[in-house]
Amino acid sequence: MHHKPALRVALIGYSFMGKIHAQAWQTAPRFFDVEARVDLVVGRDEAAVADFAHRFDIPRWTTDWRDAVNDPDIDAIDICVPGDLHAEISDAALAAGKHVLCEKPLANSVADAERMTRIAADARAKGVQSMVGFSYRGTPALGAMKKLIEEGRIGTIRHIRATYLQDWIVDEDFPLVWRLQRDKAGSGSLGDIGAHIVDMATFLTGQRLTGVSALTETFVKERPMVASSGSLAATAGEGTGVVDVDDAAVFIARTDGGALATFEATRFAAGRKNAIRIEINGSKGSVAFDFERMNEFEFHDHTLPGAEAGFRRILATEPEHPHLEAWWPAGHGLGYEHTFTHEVVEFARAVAAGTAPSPSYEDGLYVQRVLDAVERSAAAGAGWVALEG
Ligand code: 4PW
Repeated sequence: MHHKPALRVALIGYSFMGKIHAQAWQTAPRFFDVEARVDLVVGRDEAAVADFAHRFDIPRWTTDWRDAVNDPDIDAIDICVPGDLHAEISDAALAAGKHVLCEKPLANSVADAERMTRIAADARAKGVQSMVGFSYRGTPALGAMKKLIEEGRIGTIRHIRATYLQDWIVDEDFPLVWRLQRDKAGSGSLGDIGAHIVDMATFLTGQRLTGVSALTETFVKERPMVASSGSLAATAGEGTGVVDVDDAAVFIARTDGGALATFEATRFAAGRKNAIRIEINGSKGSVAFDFERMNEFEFHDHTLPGAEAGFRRILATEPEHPHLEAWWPAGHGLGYEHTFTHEVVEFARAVAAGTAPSPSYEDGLYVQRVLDAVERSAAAGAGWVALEG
């Protein structure tokens, strides 16, 4: 059988995101029409990165990301490290002619995101592609909702109501992991999880925010230092440090399509683990989704007679639902990791076709501008901050 040459990927980072990306790259060619493999993994701790390479069947590892960027046998760089490293790695990789998949949020500042996006546009003109990892776009139920909205089934959009709720730092003694440090993460819940719902609102409706009014809060201002950490878990060590990011952000917004939108991002919603909830109300109906039930969504068709209308549950596991053609029979369901498989499939397909993958760095820059507007509004006591079109 004839195979297209495989996309040779270097993975930078081997923690939570590195793990799930490695898994996605392995799964993608087994289920989808893409040829790709991770040939090199980069991590600062030699023993840990060697162990990771072994477990994920990755032939080579290194402790310096520059080795990956300068490697002639690497075609693409997958950036899975904290936000403070995105800009430097992405700029160098694109300049070296490597395609780049970069985790979200794109950068830790608008200035960095702008420069990264300019460099990405120059690279694109030379056939070098880039994509930002808003992984939840790969959720089949959200793809199905987007299709209904595009087909006009809910009519003119009036409301977007989005919340992203987690609870892994409710305990005041949970340590000061990098996600709670401004110099590493850029912001707190806002950029880590709020970024997803800002992107999701645009992905689903095609509308962008024209201005925001926001409140942010840091409920726990000091936390123990970290002894060890992995994914979202950690153990406390000696001493304490100051939390200099938001614990929660809530904001209201207008969209360029005339809708009113509300957003809430918090890690203090006790009992909510990864509850990304979005409901959109239009003149002809509504759709609603909760990631904790990611294989389904609700649709209310307001054009039906009142007596028989009402929200109905649609199981988004049919072969005709987005990405489902490759998977299990209807009703058998997908999980968190599949959204990343779909993300790398989109990326690899676009690279193979020589087209620009989506979401683009421009999409990442837009989200970055919203995050920045939220912070400025919150600093001004919820004052209105307009976003340029
Ligand atoms: O989707 C979320 C991410 O953006 C995940 O739940 C964890 O928080 C991992 O990174 C962020």
